[in-house]
Amino acid sequence: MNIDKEEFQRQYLDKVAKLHGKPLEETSDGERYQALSSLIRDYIGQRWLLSRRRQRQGKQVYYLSIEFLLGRLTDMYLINLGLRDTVAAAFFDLGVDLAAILESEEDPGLGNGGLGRLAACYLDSMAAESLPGHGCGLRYRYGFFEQDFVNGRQIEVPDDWLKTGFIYEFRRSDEAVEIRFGGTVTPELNGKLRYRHENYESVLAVPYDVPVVGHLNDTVNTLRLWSAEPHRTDFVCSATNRNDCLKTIEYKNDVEAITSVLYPDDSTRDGRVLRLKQHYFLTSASLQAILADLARRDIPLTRLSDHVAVHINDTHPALAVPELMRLLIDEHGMGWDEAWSLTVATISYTNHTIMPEALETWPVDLFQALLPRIFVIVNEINERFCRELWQRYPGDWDHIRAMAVIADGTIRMAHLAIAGSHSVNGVAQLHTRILKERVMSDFHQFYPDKFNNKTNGVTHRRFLIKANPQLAALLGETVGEQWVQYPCDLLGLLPHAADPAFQDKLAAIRRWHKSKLAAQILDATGVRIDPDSIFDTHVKRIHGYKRQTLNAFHIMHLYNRLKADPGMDLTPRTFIFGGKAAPAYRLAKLTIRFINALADKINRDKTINDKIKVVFLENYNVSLLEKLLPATDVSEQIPTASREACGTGNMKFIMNGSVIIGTLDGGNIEIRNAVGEDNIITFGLTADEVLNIYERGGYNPWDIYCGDERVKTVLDQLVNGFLPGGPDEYRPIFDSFLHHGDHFLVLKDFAAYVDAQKELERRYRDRRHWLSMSVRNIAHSGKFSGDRTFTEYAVDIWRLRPEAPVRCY
Ligand code: DL6
Repeated sequence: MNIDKEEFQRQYLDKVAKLHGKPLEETSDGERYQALSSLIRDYIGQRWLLSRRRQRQGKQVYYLSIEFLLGRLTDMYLINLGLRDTVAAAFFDLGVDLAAILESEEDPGLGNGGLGRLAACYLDSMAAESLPGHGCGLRYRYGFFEQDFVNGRQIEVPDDWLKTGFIYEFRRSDEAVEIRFGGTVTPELNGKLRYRHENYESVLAVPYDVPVVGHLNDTVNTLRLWSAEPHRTDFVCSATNRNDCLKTIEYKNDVEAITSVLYPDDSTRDGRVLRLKQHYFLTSASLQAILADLARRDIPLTRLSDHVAVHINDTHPALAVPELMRLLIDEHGMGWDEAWSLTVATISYTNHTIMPEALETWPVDLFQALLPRIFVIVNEINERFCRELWQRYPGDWDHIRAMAVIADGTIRMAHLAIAGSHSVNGVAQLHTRILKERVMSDFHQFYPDKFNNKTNGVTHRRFLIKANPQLAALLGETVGEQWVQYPCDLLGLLPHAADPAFQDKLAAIRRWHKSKLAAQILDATGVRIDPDSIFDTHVKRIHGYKRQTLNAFHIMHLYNRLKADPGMDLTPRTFIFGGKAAPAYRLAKLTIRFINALADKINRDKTINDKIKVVFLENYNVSLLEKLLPATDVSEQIPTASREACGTGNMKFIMNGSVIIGTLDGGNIEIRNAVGEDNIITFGLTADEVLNIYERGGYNPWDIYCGDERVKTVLDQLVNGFLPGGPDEYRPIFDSFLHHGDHFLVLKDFAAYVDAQKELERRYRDRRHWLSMSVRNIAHSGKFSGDRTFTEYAVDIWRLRPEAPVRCY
């Protein structure tokens, strides 16, 4: 966007006056933020309108996802509009601290982890590539909870992110649609499998659109977030009948609950019903809007798949399959076979996990009561699918039952998604191989052409240009500015990997960020950390398979060594943790308490001369990650091999020059192949070794406890009063390893991890060597840009033609 500094200042001061009625000097950071964001909203509005007009004819992609973990938007809008430098200079002249203003923005937490952040990355990439790709999600009244620590324990606080309004959303009441729950269905006798649906509860889905601005181009796509609202209720409450009024209030509360929170607690039946309601609400509203748009564009429904691609992000939106069938058959009079071929040709599905507990199923009774018409369709899909299976495997009931969509009283959403889409992809080569060979091998044999791999990628605009502008500038000076559009141009850094002058510039940038982070950590936690120590960061959701405990056990072991030998030659290290535990996941919450207790013990111990420090940062979110990325030397990516489908944190860290210590899992393997095994430190069991152990029913952890003194000491320290909190506090962790089988093979990998950590330290001591590793990681990170991944989705799955496809070696 073309606007000079003086003009921007004039417009900004004008906005401040109009919004707040006082001079700039008297405004708070919050008020300054409001004026800035309001001005940006004005800039975007006009571009959005033009972009929508231009896009009318082309094929549209709709990415349906229960999560969109957006992160703050203002700075990204400025970067993508090409205004960041102008605005920074304008504020500098006005004596205003832009960074402080940007900190006033809420961080919309409409997701909890990798899947949701990936969805947000792809929105950014689609707009950057000028392709008409839009997100469809839910406008949760409360985002993923905020995490506070009280005595080291996680406390969940509601994330009231809408309390002062969300400036970048545009409510579109005129495009609201009706969603129907419950009721009865009766067949219409016309031989077309159409049904009449009556006595249902009707809910309004109201869209709120958020603009997604392309990087330095004219494209503005849309993220549409649906909010559940009751139909008008005031007239019922004004009647004299008190019961009607109470019922109305109950109805209003029930409806608003649908988009109240992300992932309602599913330990009760009511909670499960609410989740299923969310899934249907998202898919039905989105598909109704998609078909309405098709009609507005005068495109006949029979051409649906030529003009629309619907992508389902994991199985939460898998109801798109039967819902599209319902709309085509019941609302548009299409016959089953035509509707089915259009549905399959339109829908594609990404699987993000092989963890059995995340492969969704629904009890038939619950499903049928809430979605009676959809159940009839799923049943019909199942019957037809089983007939096809019978043709292929006559008489093999076990095989058919294993693949059926409905079996043993449950509906299997992954099976529905596979049967009802033309493409099924995993998110890393290993993950896709495991899907094909193990978890979904029956389906792969049956539909070999549907399965494909799309290794994840992340947006370098947020995680490098926004998070680390100094490094981005250095990269531009070194390889040319076009790396931003073609991130694989970063390979041009390779000749500089061993160049001391380049390395020193990189090191100076990292040191600056480390100092800044150290000051922020002191402020937030009271813990003083040494910016010259190794910053070793482990941030992600807290989960058994992500193995924060393995990291913590190594820290305990290091501490034990230091206590035994205080003069030990050890490069000072700061271990930084961050991550939220699901509220109902007790062991994960206890892991947080454990690491906080360990941090407390180590940080208070004066006898170890500050050689190690441990901090667990509260409320890990996208904004915090952006602060950690440029300051991190070592990135911990240590899941049990085979369990992490891909991981995306690994990619965000290498873009910033961190070196990974990691297992041979998911994306780590492809990162190792790209950067070379000398530039990453890998260790531990391979995925096949892990899967073989699982197939044998596990292993005996007592063998390791009894055979490795280091392991025994560390585990005993969990239950012998070594840690603040008492000997029984951490017993469930101890038990999970020794009495419940060490399911995630932490003890099995412990020795290899300790060796890898030694190797890491050895390499870090050779500063030049370490910096050359760091440069090589940045150089190869272009391959892990979301633009490359998205180009693959666009071409291979959605059959779109990007203008400037990003392909890497
Ligand atoms: O594909 C994005 C991301 C992967 O990088 C992670 O490895 C994987 O754990 C995550 N999966 C989920 C699954 N949630 N559900 N269902 O978040 O996806």
